[in-house]
Amino acid sequence: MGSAPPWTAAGTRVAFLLLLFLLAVPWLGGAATAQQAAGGYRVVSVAGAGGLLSARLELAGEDGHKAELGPDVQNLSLTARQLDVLWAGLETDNRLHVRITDADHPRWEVPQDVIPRKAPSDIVLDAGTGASPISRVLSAATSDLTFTLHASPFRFTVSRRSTGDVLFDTSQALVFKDRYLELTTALPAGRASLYGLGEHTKRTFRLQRNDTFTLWNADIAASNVDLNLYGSHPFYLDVRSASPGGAGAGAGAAHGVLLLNSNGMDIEYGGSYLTYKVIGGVLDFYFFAGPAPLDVVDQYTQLIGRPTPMPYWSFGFHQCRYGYKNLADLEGVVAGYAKARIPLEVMWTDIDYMDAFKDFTLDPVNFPAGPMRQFVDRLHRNGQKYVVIIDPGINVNETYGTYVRGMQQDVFLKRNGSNYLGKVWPGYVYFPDFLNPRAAAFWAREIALFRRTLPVDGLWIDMNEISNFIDPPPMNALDDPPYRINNSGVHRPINNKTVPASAVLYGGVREYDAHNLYGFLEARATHDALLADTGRRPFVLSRSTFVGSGRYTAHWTGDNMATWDDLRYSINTMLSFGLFGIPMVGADICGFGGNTTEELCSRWIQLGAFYPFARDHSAIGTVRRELYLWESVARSARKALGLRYRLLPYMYTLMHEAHTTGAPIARPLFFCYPKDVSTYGVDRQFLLGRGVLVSPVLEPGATTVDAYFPAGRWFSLFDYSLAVATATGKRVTLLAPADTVNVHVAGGTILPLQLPGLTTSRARQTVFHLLVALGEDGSASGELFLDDGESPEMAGPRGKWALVRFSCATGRGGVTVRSRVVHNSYGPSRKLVIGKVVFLGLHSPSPPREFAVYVNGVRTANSTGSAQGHGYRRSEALGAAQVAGLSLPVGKEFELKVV
Ligand code: MIG
Repeated sequence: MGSAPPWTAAGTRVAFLLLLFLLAVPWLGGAATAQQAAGGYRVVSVAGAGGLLSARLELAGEDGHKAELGPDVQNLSLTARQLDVLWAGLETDNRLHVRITDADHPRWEVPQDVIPRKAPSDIVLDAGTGASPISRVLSAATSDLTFTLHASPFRFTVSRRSTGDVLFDTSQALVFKDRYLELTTALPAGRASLYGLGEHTKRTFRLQRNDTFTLWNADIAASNVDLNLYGSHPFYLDVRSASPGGAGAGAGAAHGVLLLNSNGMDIEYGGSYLTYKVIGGVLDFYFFAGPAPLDVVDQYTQLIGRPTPMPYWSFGFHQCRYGYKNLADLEGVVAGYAKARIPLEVMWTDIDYMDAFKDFTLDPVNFPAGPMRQFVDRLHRNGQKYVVIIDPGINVNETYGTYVRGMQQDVFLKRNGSNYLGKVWPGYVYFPDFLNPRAAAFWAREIALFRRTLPVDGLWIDMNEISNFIDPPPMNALDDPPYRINNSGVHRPINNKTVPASAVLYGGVREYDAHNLYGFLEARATHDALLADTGRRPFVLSRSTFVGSGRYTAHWTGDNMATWDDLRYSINTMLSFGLFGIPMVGADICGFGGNTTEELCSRWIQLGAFYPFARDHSAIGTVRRELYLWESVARSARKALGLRYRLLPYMYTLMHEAHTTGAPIARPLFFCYPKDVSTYGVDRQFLLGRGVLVSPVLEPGATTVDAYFPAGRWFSLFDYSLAVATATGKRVTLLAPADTVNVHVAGGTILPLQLPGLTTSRARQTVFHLLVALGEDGSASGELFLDDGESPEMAGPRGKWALVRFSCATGRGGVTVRSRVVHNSYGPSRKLVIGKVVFLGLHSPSPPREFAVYVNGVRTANSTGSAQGHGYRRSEALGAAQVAGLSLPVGKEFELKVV
């Protein structure tokens, strides 16, 4: 087995890392041999240094494996890296990077400026290291992930060191051709639950076996289940229901796997295996160790970028429709909301406002510039916002300024040497090539120019898959590669209804490779343009997304239908985008296509009020569905949105958590209860943060809802009653009358609340409340993040912001709530006070003889009255108490004790 390993303990990190390179016993690689199909590769040499292992692979045996898909690449290089420099410049030991590419020819990879990462610095191998088959283990004392390279035939495994669980195991022969890569991992079918691999509309949130997940961005309506849709996210999270040997033991360890690749692909999930079939690029895998689900998204968004902060106002309610006729129509809708006293934060307009569907123009008859400007000014004076749509295609039209400037600056993507001519709403169009810095500058200037006419508050970017109304015929081999991914569910050519794969972008990049990046690039250009023009926090809503899009944009789930199925499936897509680092997500409330019904719309706003992004939208020619149009829907809306607006401080604090740790705003139950395997399949309910559980009605005619409650105490957020207390988790049938959605707070949670208002700015002026829902042990905790809601940075080093943590403990002397000011450069100048503290779940075996409140040690109120106007009311029956009339500055630490 040769000489001592040549690698040295190089690098500065090694000082605190114990790196182990073990020469594996020869039979380590042997176990897999039986499962190996013919073909594949063998390891011919290995080297390593620091946290890096590098190997050279050679085609084993005859070329001809899947010969119809082209010749095999002869030599591959593999690098495995335990540690990686983060895009932000820090280091992590929770990530393993494995990259396999052609050793002799450069190949397309996701550009560094899309996902900034450590450049692959392959170790140059000494050709003389010999061809003896050698297996290697790469592990570091500080990492829970172990990489094992098996030499002949080549195979690698990734294991969790602490449990011995094998997380990834390339059990089948690797195939590596120019336009076809195939890699399979074995999975323990009974123990693995997978989530992610989008964008698709799925019937369940947990991935079902015997399904193929096709990733190729396409303008396919979201109402189509199981088809490739608008975005591509080759990332999954896998939570294991038990450790290898133990029945039930060790449940809840999660890890994540990203294939960082922008090419089209099919991913086949068979329960006991997952196979990637990719039509280009390289095999660039990242493994995220977890083990908590929240750790996985934290580690994942460290690599791909944290979700961009959304402005506070974007957490208000949005109203849109495709088919608003004119300005009077818009005004009528705004007035309709005001009259019905339903919150309306943002009015939207679809392509109807444009002059012949040309971006950055206004229809002079129906949406004339002067009156439109006055309309937007009025919205602004009323604390409301205005957002419009733009599409990427620029109409080819010599009388159109945007087009003329685009031509002068030569910003459009090309095919065969000239601008590629597509067709969308305005007719013939050219598409800006957002890989070209000139195109981003052009876009920014057009946006700035338009905003001088109409100061819109955000932009909605649609059709950016790119959608094309014509089917470009193939021109060269790229347009019809040998492996046909399952585009559109019927293996449509990849050119179907999009820009052809043979088109060429800036720097000679092939559309074939960059297709899935277009929406990402447009979102970035739009975000940067708004930031430059307004100096404020941008709001962008993009239909098409890729890995890392959350750095720039929110997302809506696209064209659903007004059906009960689509109401239900919206939860799956919302939760998936939380995993993808795009937490600001929601579906078209009341359904986009088809005619909604009163009952469906009523139930939909009850759910939609708790989407992170809450927008009512509908298609042209369908019945209108503004929430005030039916009295029952209006009642549901006032109730559900009323609660949402009270929860705004909490939701915005979740935005801060998302921005700093990648935590989704809307979370699957297993994120907070990973040891409870009953949560793994729950997708008719979800959590906001860790403390608020939403259990909507998703069926027609229902007046109850069957809900699962994980272990703990759960209090209704509407009447504060203790709804469920369970030691193990429990199914409960809840009453859900027509105007009611069930929303519960978990014991152990402190929620910061404010009063509702018709706009977020009104709600923000009200006094804070703390809702303290005590856990079984009498404790609770929570936090509150505050800033102006529109500065570009959130919690930045120069920004003004406050973060306050609350904790509550029950002792012999009573119940004490404390605040701790973690950071405060925001509060001092403002009169932000907590006026009321409500306790739920108090239990005193014998009711105290005397009630009293102490603020910072001073007795301020008792059961017979209040020295300073504090009211203290306590209901032993409810186990609830309330201290009102307080004036505790949010930015000052306090201690409040009730006995
Ligand atoms: O070809 O702008 O998904 O929300 O209303 C349809 C019109 C184009 C698709 C979007 C939808 C929007 C519609 N758009």
